[in-house]
Amino acid sequence: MSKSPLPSELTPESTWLSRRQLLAGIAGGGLTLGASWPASAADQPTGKRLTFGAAPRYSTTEQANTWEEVTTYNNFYEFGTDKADPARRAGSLRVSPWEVRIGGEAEVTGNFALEDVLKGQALEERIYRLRCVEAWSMVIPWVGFPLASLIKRFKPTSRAKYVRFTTLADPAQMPGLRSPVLDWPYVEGLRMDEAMHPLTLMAVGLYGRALPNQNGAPLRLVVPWKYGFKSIKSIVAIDFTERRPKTSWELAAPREYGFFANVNPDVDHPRWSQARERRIGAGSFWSRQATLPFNGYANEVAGLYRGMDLKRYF
Ligand SMILES: Nc1nc2c(c(=O)[nH]1)N[C@H]1C(S)=C(S)[C@@H](COP(=O)(O)O)O[C@H]1N2
Ligand SMILES: [Mo]
Repeated sequence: MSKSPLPSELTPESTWLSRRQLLAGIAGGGLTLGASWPASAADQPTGKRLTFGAAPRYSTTEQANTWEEVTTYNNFYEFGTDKADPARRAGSLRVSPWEVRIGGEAEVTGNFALEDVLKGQALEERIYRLRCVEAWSMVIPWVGFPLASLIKRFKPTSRAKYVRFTTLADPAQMPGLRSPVLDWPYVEGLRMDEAMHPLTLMAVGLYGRALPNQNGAPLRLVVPWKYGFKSIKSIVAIDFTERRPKTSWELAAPREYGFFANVNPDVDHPRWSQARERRIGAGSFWSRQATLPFNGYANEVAGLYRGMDLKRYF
């Protein structure tokens, strides 16, 4: 495969050739995309192009899901609970101007324009597996920067043991807030060592473009070794806390969703097994692959939990 029609020249494109492009290339005996297998309009990346480097050390070499899959099969309950709702309805989210409030146990706190929060952060591409607690998964080429480098800038004090993240909760922009399915705003949290881990990413884009609203524009967390619900979208506040924050899913169903939420094939959800997962877009609807401890990132992160009973701290 010599040349890809997509996407930007800034990117090591071979790393995330979508499955459809790959198949089209094979089917046509070369990359005669369009002729042999026209991608749907929805499969063309759109939005502002970003400038970034690659982070091959942190990226999986698995085939990435297509742009269409990544941007039309979403969980973002602020726009409804159906997987198709966010793509259909998140157009009402206004992502500019955007402010992030930094608070709690830190030397530097206050309201910061998004541009200010991003200033000086070098963007890189990280191709991560995302494993949803609902036992499906995707591979997504994110663009972002380590959360650690954001945190350092606000100088958390020695009392800061956890980081709490809060999503925007504006009923005028988010029709899903009318449903009491969760306690709004959506809140998530990490222990400080999890937040500082080099794999933990603040994402501002995917497929080389600014994040689509449905994927959590303009700023969302990505924690690849945890179930997808930890990767909170459209963040408006980051607070450093001494106590472990209560998260939205913990509050909604404490027996089902723990604070740690590390991907663990050995600890079932009370209502279904976590041993296997369906990779969106791959194989038949019924095909399943084994779920890996820590979603395949055990070498990097298992040490954070040494000595902890992961059945108890799920
Ligand atoms: N604010 C907010 N963040 C959220 C959610 C949500 O409903 N609201 N859903 C979570 C869940 S369950 C998953 S699996 C991922 C999905 O991210 P994606 O749609 O970009 O693939 O977002 C997470 N972040
Ligand atoms: Mo999820």
